[in-house]
Amino acid sequence: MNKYLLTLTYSLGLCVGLILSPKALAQLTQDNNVKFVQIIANDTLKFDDIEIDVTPSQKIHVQLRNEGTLPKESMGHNWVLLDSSSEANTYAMAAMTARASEYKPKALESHVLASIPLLGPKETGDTTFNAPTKPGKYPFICSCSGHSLAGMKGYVVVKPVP
Ligand SMILES: [Cu+2]
Repeated sequence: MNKYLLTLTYSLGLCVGLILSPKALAQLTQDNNVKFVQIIANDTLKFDDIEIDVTPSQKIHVQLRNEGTLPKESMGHNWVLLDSSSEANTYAMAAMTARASEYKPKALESHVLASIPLLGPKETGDTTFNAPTKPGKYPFICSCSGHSLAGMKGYVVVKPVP
């Protein structure tokens, strides 16, 4: 490769890096066999991605990034995927008094399909798991101090293969 080409390649790489958001870059670098989903949380009590569509048993890699600035103690965020819609509020209520276990009540552990621990500002956490085999809507919430009751929730939707 001559010097001109090398410079060109370098410049192009730099441009791609500048144009794509960190989220898009993270998606580009993932294994194609695994569905990669990055969810951004911040101080406004919202997840930016609230529906994740998958096929039965599909492998999913969820990455949660807390882009907020408030301290973990008052505005930390986690990601908890539960086994049924009826569990979402029950779990969130129980979690409010489970601060010692990072808002993950031990008594309801059997309802958790996957989770990402509590993150402070600018922290990132990951989990990789297989989607449930049964089609349906599986709720995910931030179980920190009632955040899901204020809107920090969404669904993993398992759609049957046509
Ligand atoms: Cu939260």
